[in-house]
Amino acid sequence: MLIIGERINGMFTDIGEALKNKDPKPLQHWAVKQEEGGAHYLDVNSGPAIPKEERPEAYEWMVKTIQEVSNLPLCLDSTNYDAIEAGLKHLKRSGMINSVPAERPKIERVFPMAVQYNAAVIGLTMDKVGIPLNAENRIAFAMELVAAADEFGLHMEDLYIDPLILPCNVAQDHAPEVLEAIRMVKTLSNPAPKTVLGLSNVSQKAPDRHLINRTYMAMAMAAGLDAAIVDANDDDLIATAATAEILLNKSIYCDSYIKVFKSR
Ligand code: THG
Repeated sequence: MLIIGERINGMFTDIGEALKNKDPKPLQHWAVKQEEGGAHYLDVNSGPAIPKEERPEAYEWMVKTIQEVSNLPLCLDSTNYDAIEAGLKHLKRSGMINSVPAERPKIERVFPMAVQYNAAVIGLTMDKVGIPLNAENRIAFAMELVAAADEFGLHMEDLYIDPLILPCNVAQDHAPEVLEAIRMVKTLSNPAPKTVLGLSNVSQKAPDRHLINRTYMAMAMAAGLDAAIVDANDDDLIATAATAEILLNKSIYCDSYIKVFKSR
């Protein structure tokens, strides 16, 4: 499973401050630290720290700053597509656009840009109205995103469907629906799109966050999850991902399988 490190996000105070002061150190610290923890990609999100009109410049700066210390590919996380495009222009390796909902004007902006920059796309199973409860309604949005990939010429392996997990303390009924949606995505096309979750959402404002995160991740992996935006420095979580891959027969067992998982 692809581990996308969540920590370079302006919602964390150290990153928010660093963005305001153009201080490269916290971003570079977390880029290196997440790679050591087991991240294969780094999510890059300015959060609310930067006003909208300054975001394109901020994303260019973030991308350049991170790439000074890390060769990991980047997952550009913003609802501002001018900011994403500013970041894409400076990527050394093909990255990921995070994200696009199933809304036509946004699809028409994002998919051609993804093809142009050879980037993968995270498609959200939601529209203007919001996130549906049922797996079936989530899948209806996933189908629109699959059709868009076909229409604009994005390889299906470069489309990641995110069925959007919500905090289990306030939206518990969504958790099993998201697992079912992950299973159903694999039936939408051949080859099928991939699936991704912003895992830490599931435990927001709950005690025992780590336990909730890793339990849900193992369940989602059994349902077919391909990638997750996670706390890559949660060692138990990374070990759980490595172990789930072994038990799903997705990687070959050796006694040092956790080390192997982290280093690839
Ligand atoms: N899907 C996609 N992208 C996403 C999400 C998603 N990007 C953002 C988010 N969700 C995933 N990343 C995070 C990052 C941090 C937290 C949750 C998800 C988190 N932060 C602490 C909190 O809110 O309690 C912040 C703590 C602090 O401020 O120090 O939990 O679903 N495609």
